[in-house]
Amino acid sequence: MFTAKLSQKIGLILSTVLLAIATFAISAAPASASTVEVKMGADSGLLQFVPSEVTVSPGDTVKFVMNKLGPHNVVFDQTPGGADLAKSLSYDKLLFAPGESANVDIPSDAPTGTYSYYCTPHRGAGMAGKIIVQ
Ligand SMILES: [Cu+2]
Repeated sequence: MFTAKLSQKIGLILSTVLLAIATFAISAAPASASTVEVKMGADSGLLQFVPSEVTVSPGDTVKFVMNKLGPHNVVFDQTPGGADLAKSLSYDKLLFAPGESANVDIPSDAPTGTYSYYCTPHRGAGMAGKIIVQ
């Protein structure tokens, strides 16, 4: 009898402790922002962003990496946040050297929708892409 009651009590304490740990673990883990990479210039030698469309969440970062056939840049022409957001996200300096990169940080309060961008020197060649924020 005594041992049964004792083990019941221990069991209760253990489950309480486990619940507390689990609760802490869940609340301590922030909604982790991730980074998605987009190559500027395809490996195959085409003037493209690869992939040309990525889907991210507010707070994420899109890292544009100079790959081939530069110079390239990233200029947003349309965002659900209008021209001001387009301008603040754009990286209009040209990247020349392979491996150079430009981070586009999607604000944590960014409106969802489609953000379209292009590369200034190669806009005429169709070098453009989209970021879907959802
Ligand atoms: Cu380009």
